[in-house]
Amino acid sequence: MKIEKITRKGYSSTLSKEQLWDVYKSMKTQRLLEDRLLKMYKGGQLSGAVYPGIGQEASMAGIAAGMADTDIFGGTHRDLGVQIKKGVTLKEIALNFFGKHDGPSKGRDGNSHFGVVDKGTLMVVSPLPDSAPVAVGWALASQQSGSGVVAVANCGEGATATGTWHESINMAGVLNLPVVFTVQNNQFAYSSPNETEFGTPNVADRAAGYGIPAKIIDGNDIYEVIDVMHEACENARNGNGPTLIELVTFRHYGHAGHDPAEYVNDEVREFWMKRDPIARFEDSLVEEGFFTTEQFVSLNEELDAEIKETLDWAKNQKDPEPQNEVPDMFAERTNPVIQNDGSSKETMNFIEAITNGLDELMEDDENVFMMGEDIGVFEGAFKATKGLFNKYGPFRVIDTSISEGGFTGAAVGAALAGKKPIVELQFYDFVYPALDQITTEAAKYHWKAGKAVPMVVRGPTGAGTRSGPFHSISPESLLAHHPGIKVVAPSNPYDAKGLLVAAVNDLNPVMYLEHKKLYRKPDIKMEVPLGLYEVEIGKGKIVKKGSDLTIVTWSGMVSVATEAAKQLENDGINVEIVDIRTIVPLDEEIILTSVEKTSNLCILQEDVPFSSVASEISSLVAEKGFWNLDNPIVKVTPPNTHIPFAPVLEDAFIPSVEKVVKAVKELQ
Ligand SMILES: Cc1ncc(C[n+]2csc(CCOP(=O)(O)OP(=O)(O)O)c2C)c(N)n1
Repeated sequence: MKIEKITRKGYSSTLSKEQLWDVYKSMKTQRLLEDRLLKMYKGGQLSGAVYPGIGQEASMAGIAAGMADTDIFGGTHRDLGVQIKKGVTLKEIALNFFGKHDGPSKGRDGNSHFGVVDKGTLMVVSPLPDSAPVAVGWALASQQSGSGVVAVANCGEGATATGTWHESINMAGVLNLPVVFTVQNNQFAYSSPNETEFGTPNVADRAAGYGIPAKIIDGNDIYEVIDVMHEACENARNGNGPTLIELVTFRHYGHAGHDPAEYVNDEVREFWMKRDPIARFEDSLVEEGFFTTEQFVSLNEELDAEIKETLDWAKNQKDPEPQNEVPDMFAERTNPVIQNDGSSKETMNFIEAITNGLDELMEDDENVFMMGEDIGVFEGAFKATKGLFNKYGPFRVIDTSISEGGFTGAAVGAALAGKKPIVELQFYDFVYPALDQITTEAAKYHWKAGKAVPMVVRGPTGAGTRSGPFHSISPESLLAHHPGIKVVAPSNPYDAKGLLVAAVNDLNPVMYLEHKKLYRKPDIKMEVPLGLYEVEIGKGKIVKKGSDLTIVTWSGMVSVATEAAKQLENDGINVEIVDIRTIVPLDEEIILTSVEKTSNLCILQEDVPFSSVASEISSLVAEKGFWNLDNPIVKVTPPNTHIPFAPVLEDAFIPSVEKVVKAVKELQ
């Protein structure tokens, strides 16, 4: 078979013989490794999955070779070749495939689903292409600090149909970020050909929609890949923004080990085999007189032996230990808790306390920055960022496009790069498009990749403002269900500022819920210390002492509980109110101790009841405080419906003082 020729033209012409050998070696390593993994999988010696990128070696190695060592790569399941060229070792890869304790995922994810952040590769996850917004966020951090780091967001052509990809590329285009988007068009997304995946002739045609340049290149020509990648990276590094590169290539095998790829016809396969990237590279290296066929053969033998030996070694390494699973969910805080003598105070309402907290946090640490819709010049839909754009400018109070998934994912990347991002959701109802990034990326980074993600997602929650089903959510149960994120919901200005400061200083993703009915509620105005201070995350508070019954509640419902307690007092019922303040981690002790004292429990929540925080607290007390109860636990919640608009419906939906009083009286 006659192999199509390739020749060096641009940046690749400057590479030394040794550098070219390195590139060749990494391509060959990928091929031999994946070939062996595939055989092991088919022979039943490897559990899980394999996603061979055999045939795409020039794209993989070329992408990495065009990047600077300090640049960061966010890729997918198919990118082992890039990871190899970025310096990830055979040992690390083998340990991951066997799910071992010392592998990059510590056994928590298998096969090629890992990254080694310290070597410049972001964590690979299954949902496609979820590392793209994270790469964009790293680029944002690079732009802010002037570090010169370029981020590469890579995926297959199939993944470019996702909102995640479009939001990423749009955000990078709008903010002129140092990102290179690479798309390895290997002809098939699983079994689906290009024409069923996108409507334009090429993936690259889409770049016009984002105002960025694009190139379509031969992804099997190592020199062209290196040249174009290098140029795009340098452009990005020099402040000229993103480029989209479509690398046209072909995978020799099926999507995964189990897939025989019968959807590829012989003609297509033959076309591509003539363009095998390794054979083309070898031909050109021989033609230039750099290396001989014998050298390729002996490298082949060496690598094959090393791969076999490494895989045998990895099989017998230490297995992960189940008892580490729970402790590894969260990063341990090491920085000291901020103290404040409270000597200087000001009376503030709830939103003023939040704005004051944001201002002081940004003043104190230049790594703190904010992102969200209309938060800059306009100062936010509720004016929570009042005065901050003027004071800190557009690089720290960033107006984003409507792109919750994009900018929440970008916060993950910025946090990994050393920033402390605070994301504002215009309404917490719009957390849904961001949930993938919150749960797949933010919540799993520490557990799966050992990297802390200190970020805060804050915004208005709750009903009572006639805002209907899409601007009224209480999302605490929805969020609390996902391991790896903390959830806080303050009920007064003091706690609002203190919990915000604690959230920003926490090393983990914290969801910070602001009930919008509290923002300007006059009767909860109070003195708030000036200067930073913290309210400990995970600690509830007794807001009223009592002896007959405990009401456990939080956020907007604390005021309702307080009013109900006053009325019940007239009937001789002495209520204790526990404001849990934090949903995750839950202060179990304060709840159980109070129930032990009062022997009666009412749980009051604004969120709908099924599978909710109220259910969780009820289950906690049933399990650990049952013998202290005199009566069944009562829950006061809305019905299990959506939140309605019409005043008469909304009023009936939200738990009222009357409903609490009635429920408690019925219990006595
Ligand atoms: C959001 C999402 N949907 C579906 C899948 C299942 N899936 C895994 S790989 C794949 C095909 C991906 O094709 P492409 O993006 O072209 O990349 P390739 O596998 O060809 O490298 C699909 C559908 C997924 N991982 N993520």
